[in-house]
Amino acid sequence: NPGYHPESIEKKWQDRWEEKEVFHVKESDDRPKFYALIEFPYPSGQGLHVGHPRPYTALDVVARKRRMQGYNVLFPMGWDAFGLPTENYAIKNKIHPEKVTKQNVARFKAQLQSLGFSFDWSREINTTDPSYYKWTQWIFLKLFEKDLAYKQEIPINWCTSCKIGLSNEEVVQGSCERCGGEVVQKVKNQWMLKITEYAERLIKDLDEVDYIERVKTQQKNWIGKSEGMEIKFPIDGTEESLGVFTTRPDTLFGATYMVISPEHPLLNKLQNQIKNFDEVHQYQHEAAKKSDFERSELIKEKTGVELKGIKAINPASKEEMTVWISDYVLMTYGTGAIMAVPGHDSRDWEFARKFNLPIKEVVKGGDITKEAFTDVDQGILINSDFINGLKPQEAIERISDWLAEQKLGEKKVNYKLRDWVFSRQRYWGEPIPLVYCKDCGWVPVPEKELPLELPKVENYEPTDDGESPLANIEEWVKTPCPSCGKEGRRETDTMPQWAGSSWYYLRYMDPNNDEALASKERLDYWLPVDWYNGGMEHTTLHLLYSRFWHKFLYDVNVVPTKEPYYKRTSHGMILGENNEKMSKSKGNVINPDEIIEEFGADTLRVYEMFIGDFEKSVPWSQNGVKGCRRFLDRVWKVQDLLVEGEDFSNELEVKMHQTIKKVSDDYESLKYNTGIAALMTLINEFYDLGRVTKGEFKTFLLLLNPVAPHITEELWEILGHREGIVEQHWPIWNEDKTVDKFIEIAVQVNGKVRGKVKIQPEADKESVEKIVKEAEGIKEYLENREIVKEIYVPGRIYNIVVKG
Ligand code: ANZ
Ligand code: ZN
Repeated sequence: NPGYHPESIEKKWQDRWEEKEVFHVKESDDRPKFYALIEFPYPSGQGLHVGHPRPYTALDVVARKRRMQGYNVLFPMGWDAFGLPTENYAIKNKIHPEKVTKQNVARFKAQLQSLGFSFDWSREINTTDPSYYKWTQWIFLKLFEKDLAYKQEIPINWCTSCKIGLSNEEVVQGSCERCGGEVVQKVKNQWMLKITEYAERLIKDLDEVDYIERVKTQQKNWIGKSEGMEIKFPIDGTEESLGVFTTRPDTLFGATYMVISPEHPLLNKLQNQIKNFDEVHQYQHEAAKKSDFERSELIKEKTGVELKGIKAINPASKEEMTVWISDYVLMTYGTGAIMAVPGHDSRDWEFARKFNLPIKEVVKGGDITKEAFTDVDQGILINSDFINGLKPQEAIERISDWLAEQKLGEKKVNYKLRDWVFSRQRYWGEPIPLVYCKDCGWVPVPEKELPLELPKVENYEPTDDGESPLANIEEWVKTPCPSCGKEGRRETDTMPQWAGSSWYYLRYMDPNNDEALASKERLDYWLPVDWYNGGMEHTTLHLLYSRFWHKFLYDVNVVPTKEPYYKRTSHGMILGENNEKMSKSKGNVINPDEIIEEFGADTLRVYEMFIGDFEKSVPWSQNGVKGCRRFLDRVWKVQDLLVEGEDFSNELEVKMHQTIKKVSDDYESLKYNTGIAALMTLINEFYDLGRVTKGEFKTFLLLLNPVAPHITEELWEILGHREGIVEQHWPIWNEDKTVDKFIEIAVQVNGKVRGKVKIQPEADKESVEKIVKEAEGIKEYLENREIVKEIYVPGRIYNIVVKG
């Protein structure tokens, strides 16, 4: 036995699998299908991070196990390769982004292959291939055709350093998600996608899928459905009225003033009535500099200006109310105006305190001199005329009916979700296939001209006014209008990075189809994805976007299912040894190549599965890696303990069945760590016993194979098999044999329980007596004493009476 040398084993098996195409999958098959998916990586210049193999190995384990269980498994891989880091690198180093992408993909692919994942590489895709983005553009045109894409002047989040517009999802705590740069508001003409039209279905259909609970909750919160009323407040002495959205119409009698957002259109209409318009105008100007995020921060000091000369009337109490502008009211939510109820809303309370406005109690239950009483499930209405004495929830019903009868208000549902900003003023993205014509407006590029390929440019930097570099290529921009033939101009914005990943799981089903994004047969066969694992950070981005596109494709009869993914799980991050995020600047980045070189890919795989609870973030530990390597060394040396025999030995039979059961369950329920722990325990038992039958070892190898595929293939071959272990069947357990055949009975000495012993239920008195008298913890009580009497109650208790 020459010892375990992964470096001489791993490449051999990777090549053999690829030669034999064991992971290439075909549709026509009578086995059940299983589609396992992991989020395809962005091939960055840094290469693979040790965080990548964690989810990849996990689903590789599932895919390999399911294959052995007789499923027809699709487990594909590809590249999400458009995007800023590549473009920025290209700008800095003056290399074409296409070339950079090629280099990065080659490196990533080699790294992934060295880890032995069972991907079907024949289905590899790349979002930057024109043959791929042809279909991204095609889907966009369908959205455009159905009025779900529109161009709008909107204040957008503008990253001052990347010089691009960002979606709300890309702004993290007021800064750019990518570069950390300052984000300000800037008005730009942008393409938008109406994801808001799907808000309700994106919530409701979560009932039909098996996502882990925190993913469902985050999506629901992000979509932010809110049910309330829109109520009209007349403006005194004018024909105008001010509509507000409120979730607490029960507090209407407690509304003591009103606040409108600085961008509210009413301000211009009332210009002549507002006595301090200059001051108001100045405030508008200041507010425009802030992002929605800054404006809605709770802790910040409230600011605002009263609109002098303007009064609104409370439609319930008929009282006069002052009207203010303040930036804590956002134009992008509800109607952009609120009725302020300082007694029962915290922000209103603070504002009222600051500007000395009346605070009126209408729900009894708290102390509103100290803070707003906001609980809607407690308290009793007071000072509120016909709703006095009701609980808030009852009062909401009653006053809503009243407002509707009086035609002063109507029920309204609002969503926090915003439409998706779909433009980027950058080069390295899918060109938006539209032409602007003075006479015809926006006209789609005809389908037969797709893909509309990215033209070659000299310079990838956005222009100084923030236009895409494509805007500089006059001969590309100028093009005849596809509809009337007169001179038109191409859209020069490109799509955001989230475009290509919104439908990529469909392309794997049929990656070379040039007539459709995938054939109907293949879509019918593979959909939905059975198990999709990905990062929590994508819950409100990619996962939501792709569900939206899928639902749209369902509506236009392209896909047969309402939802793309049946099951969604998520992994935790791998942190540095000291529990911080791995980063270049902290110098704590672990390079997977080095781990593979020193310990082997199987060790890395075992380690990443053993490292801890799959769903939690965990720190890296070099000692942990070494421990996993020692485990594999021990697996290798089991060869020295082998004895003939395909059956399980008596001593190990129960343990074998228990382990098969545990490992089979754990691999399916994200408990890879405890599954591996069970295999480690079994190895210890092998060594304790000092001999292992071939049958036992083979079963062990089959169970370990999904996690450590190379070493198990090699040992399988050494055992004399000609067919690979990947072609074997997953072991099955016998439930009856998983139960321990022993029972425990208590042992009493002079009437006191002194311990317990394990016996076989049918054992006779003599054999039980032997076990009892040798048992640790009982022996001591018998030493140097005379046994007077012994009584055995079969299967229950063993009594001993001693003297002395
Ligand atoms: C009166 C009121 C009384 C409110 C009260 C709350 C408590 P959600 O649940 O998030 O939908 N609001 C409405 N539009 C707003 C805007 N454009 N900017 C800032 N705040 C706005 O919250 C709805 C509540 O947020 C609304 O109900 C309104 O304040 C405020 F005791 O109206 B409420
Ligand atoms: Zn035209």
